[in-house]
Amino acid sequence: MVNIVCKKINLNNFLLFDGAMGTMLQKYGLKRGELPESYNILHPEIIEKIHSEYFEAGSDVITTNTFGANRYKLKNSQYTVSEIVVSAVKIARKVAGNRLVALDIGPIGQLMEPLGMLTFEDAYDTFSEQIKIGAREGADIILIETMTDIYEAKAAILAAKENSSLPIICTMSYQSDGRTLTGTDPITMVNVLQSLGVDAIGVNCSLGPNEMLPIVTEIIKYSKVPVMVQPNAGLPKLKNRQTVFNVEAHEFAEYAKLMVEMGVTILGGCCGTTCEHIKAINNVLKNLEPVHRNVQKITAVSSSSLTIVLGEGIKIIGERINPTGKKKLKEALKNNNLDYILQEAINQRDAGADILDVNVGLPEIDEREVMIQVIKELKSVVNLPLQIDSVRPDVIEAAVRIYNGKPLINSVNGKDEVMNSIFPIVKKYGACVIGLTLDDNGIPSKAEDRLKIAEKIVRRAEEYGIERADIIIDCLVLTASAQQSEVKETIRAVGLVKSTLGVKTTLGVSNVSFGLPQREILNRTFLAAALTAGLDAPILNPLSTEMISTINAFNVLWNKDINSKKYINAYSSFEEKTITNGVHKNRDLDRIIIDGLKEEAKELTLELLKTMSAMEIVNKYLIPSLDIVGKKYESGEIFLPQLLQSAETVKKAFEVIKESMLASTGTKLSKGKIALATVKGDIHDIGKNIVKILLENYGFEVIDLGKDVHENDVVNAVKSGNIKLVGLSALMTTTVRSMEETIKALRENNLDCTVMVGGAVLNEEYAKMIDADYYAKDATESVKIARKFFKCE
Ligand code: THG
Repeated sequence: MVNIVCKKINLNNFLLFDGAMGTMLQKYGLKRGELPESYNILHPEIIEKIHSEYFEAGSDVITTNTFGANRYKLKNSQYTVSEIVVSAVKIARKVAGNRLVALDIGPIGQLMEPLGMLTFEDAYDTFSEQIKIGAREGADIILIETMTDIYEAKAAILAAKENSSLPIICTMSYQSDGRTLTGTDPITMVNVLQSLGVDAIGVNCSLGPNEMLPIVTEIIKYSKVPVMVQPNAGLPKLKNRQTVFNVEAHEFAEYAKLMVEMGVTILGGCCGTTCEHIKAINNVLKNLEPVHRNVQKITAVSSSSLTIVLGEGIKIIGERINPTGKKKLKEALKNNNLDYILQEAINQRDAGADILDVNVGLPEIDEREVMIQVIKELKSVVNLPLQIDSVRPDVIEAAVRIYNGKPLINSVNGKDEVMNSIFPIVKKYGACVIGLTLDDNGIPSKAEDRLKIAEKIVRRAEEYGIERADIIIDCLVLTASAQQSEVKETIRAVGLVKSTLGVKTTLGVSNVSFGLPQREILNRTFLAAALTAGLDAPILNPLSTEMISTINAFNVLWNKDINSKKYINAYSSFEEKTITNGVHKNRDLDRIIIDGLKEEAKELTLELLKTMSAMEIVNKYLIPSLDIVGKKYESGEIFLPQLLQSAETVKKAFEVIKESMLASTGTKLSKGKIALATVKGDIHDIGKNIVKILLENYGFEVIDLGKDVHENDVVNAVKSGNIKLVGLSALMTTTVRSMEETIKALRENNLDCTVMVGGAVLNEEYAKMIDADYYAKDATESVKIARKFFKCE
C-alpha cells in the first residue's frame, strides 16, 4: 500500500505541475460533447500516455482527469462519481509510482445560494464524495482549482480538511478586471483561503500569463503560504476553424521565470498548454532558486468581495444589530422581520461602518437558526465583513461555518472554559477573534491586570495555532455612572496592550454612558481619548453624526487624513450633508431596488399601483434603478451578487405588475422575446442563467432552451417562436466550435434573427470570426444589446 500520509511534499521548493488535460485529450481524439472524464474508463491508455508525457517533460506532479467528476456534472452521464474517480486515480497512481498525484477538483458548475440554488452543505457533500474516494485511492495532494466563487472554494476546502489529511492547494480564476466572477479580489482570496488552512494558494485558467501578472503581484504581497500559478497559453484565437492559444512554450517559460522572481514556487499550465510548455518551464527552473519572501502579517476581516485591514485608519464596527435595549429590533426578531434588520445594515453601511456586529440573542427565538438566516440574507445586500456576536459556541460555530469570508468572532475572554470552546472554532474556520480582558474574577480594575489577561489570551491562542495578528483585544469599557474611576484605566490599558503585545484593539464605546443623560457627549469624548491611546476599531453607533465627526476630526488631527481631504469632502457643504447623512428616512422604490430589499419592493409596488399605471412604474422606477445598478456593476462599485440581488428585487416588483396588467387589461408585459441557449457539448450554464435573470427583469420574455442544446433545437425554437434575437453561451474552449455551428445553422436556414454570444473564452474578435452579430462581454452588456435591438431606449 502507498503510504500517502508520510510522503514528503516540500511546498517551499519548486513544484512543477502538468499542463492541460483537455487540449491533450482533443489531440488524442476527444470529440466535442464527449465527456473528458469518460476516457478514464473507455480509453485509460490515452490518459496514461498523457500523464507519462507530462512526467517526461519534467512535471513533479500530475493531475487526475477528474475536473468535472462531481455528482452534479455526472447526473446525466452513465458513470458514477466513484467509477470515474477510482479509475482516474488508479491510472495516475500507476504512472506516477513514487512521484506525486494531485486529485483534481473543479467547480460544481452550479451557482451557490443566494445567486443560485446550490446550498453550502450541498456543495460540501458533493466535494466530500469526490475527496473521500480520491484520498482512499491514493492521491497525494488535493488540488481545488478554477474556482470563481470563494464560497464554493470554502466548501471544497472544508470538505478536504474534514475528509482527508492530504495537503490542500486552492487556485481561483480571475477576470481581466482583477476579480473573480463573484467579485473576489486577490487580497480577499488570500485572507480567506490561507486562514482556512490551505497549504498553497494561487490562480489558474481564464487568463494568459501576461494578464495574470498584476493578480499574482497582489497575491504574493499577502500570501504566507507558497503561491501557485497555472495560466492558460494566452487567450484563445480561431485559426483554420480550430481554437488555438497564442503563447508559445518559450514565451510561456519567460513568464514563468518572471513569476518565480516575484516569489511563485508552484507552476504548471492550464487550457492550451502542452508538454512543450512544461518542458520549457522545467528548463527555466533549472537555473533558478525559490525567492525568499518576507510577508507582513495583517489583521484583516473579509466578506467575499471586501477586506478591511485593521490599523489602516480607524475602522468602525456598527453596533446596531443587537437587540439589547432596542424594542423594535426585538419585535423584528420575534416576528422574523428580516427587512428591518437588512435596513439597519444598509443604514450603518451608508453612514460609514466598515464591519457590522450581528447579535440576535433573544431567549424567545432559536438563536442558531435566526443567526444563520440573518447572515445569509445580509450578504446579498451589504458586502461589509461581519462580526459574529454570541455567547453560545454552537451559534458561533454554525455561523462562521456558513459565513462567506473571514469573519470576526465576538468574543473570547480569559476564562479557560471559554477559550477552550472558542479557539478551536477560530482555528478551524480561520476567523479573527476579539479577546475580552476579563476572567473568572471579573474585569480587573487596573490596566496592568487587564494586560495580564490579554497576554494570557494571546499565549493560549498561539498554543491553538492561531496567529497573534488574528486577535483583537478589547480592554472593556465600564459605565462612567457606576465605575467612574475605571474609565480611564480602560484608556490606559489600550495603550499598554498595544505597546506590549502589538495587537489591534477594539472597545464597545457606547457602554461608557449607560445611565447618564445626553449619552453622545460622553460617548464621543471617551472615543476621542481612546483613539488617542491607539484604539483601532471602535464598536459604536455609526448613525450618530457626533461619533463619525469625532473620528473624522481625529483623522485630521493625528495626521491620518492627509491634507484633510476626507474631512473637507465631508464638511465643505455641511448643511446639505447633515440632512441626508446617507440615511434614508423616506424610501423610494428606486432606492429599495438599488439596496435589494425584496419584500419592501413588493409592498411599495402594490402601493404605487394605486396611483400610477404599470408601465409608468416600470419606466420610472424599475428600469432606471436597474440602470444605476448596472452602472455600479460596470464601474466595479458592486459585484455579481449585489447585481443579481437587485435584479431579483425588480422581479418581485414585476410579479406584482404583471398580475395587475393581466387583471386590468388582459395584456402581458414584454419588451421582446429572446431565446437563450448554452451550446452543444457545454453543460456550464451559469453565465446563461445570469443573463436570463437580468433580461427578464428588464421586461424581456426569455425562452430558455437550456444547456447542451443541439443546433437543430435552436433553429427549431427560433422558427416556431418567430424569435428575432438569440443569445448563445459557451464556457469551454472545446465548445466554441458548437457555437459557430449553431450560428451557421441559423444562417443556412435563412432565419431573420440576430445573434449575440458570450462566455469566458470569447472575445470581440472571436465573436466576429464565428459570424455573431454581437459580443456580450458580461450580462449587463447583453441587456444593452437587447434594448438597442428592440429599440427600448
Ligand atoms: N465589547 C464587545 N462587544 C460588545 C460590547 C463591548 N457588544 C455589545 C456592546 N458592548 C456594544 N454594543 C452596544 C450596542 C448598543 C448600545 C450599547 C452598546 C446601546 N443601546 C441603546 C440602549 O441600550 O439603550 C439603544 C440604542 C437604540 O435604541 O438605538 O446603548 O464592550 N467586544
